Amino acid sequence: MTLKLILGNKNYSSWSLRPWIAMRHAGIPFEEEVIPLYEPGSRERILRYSPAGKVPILLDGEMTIWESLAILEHVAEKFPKTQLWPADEKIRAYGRAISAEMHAGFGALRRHCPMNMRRINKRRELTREVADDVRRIEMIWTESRDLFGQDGPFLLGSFSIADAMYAPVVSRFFSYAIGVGAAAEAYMATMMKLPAWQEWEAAGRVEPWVMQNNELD
Ligand SMILES: N[C@@H](CCC(=O)N[C@@H](CS)C(=O)NCC(=O)O)C(=O)O
Repeated sequence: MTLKLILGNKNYSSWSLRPWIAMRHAGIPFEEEVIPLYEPGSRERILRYSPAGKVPILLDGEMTIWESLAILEHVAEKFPKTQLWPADEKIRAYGRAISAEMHAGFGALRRHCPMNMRRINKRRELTREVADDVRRIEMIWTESRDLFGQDGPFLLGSFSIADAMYAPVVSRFFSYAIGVGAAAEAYMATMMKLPAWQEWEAAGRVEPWVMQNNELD
């Protein structure tokens, strides 16, 4: 049964990047449909798939799964060999905690620095609330790398759902030239070098749509 991911614009849709990068990196086959957001008819197109009215959405046979973290959990369970969650219970619990923290939080950063992959390393003044979000995320990345760095270059050692959840933040830190320490910087470089990252970014670069609200000075 073919999986199908319904996504927003690759340049701007931070939530869509999460399941896409995990599935592509893990080699899970899927079809995709990009719905350009906030264009005439976009909302109706999304609502045809899910009454929640948001992307991403995963179609798996008769199942419709919405919410990026729920989609990631579903594919991790469906494809256990991909080890999108690590086998070790303690590492998995830590990964779930930092992923849930990301899913539920960091609103100040998300609002002030919306994802815009075409924006390359251009500084934006941060408010105190945004700087607090940045410091907490950097603390999470540094601690993860300290705890699990011996097992690989990702947050939990090997690539996991936690990396997918933080991928849009990597993009934001890079786009808005947000300074971080050496460990966080090395982690960002690891993520941005991934073939899946490169593929997504290249596709976003050639999209014709412009979302003015995400184009900030
Ligand atoms: N919590 C949701 C958030 C999804 C979300 O806000 N998606 C945005 C795009 S990144 C969207 O669909 N916006 C279109 C709209 O609100 O009409 C998730 O994790 O999937």
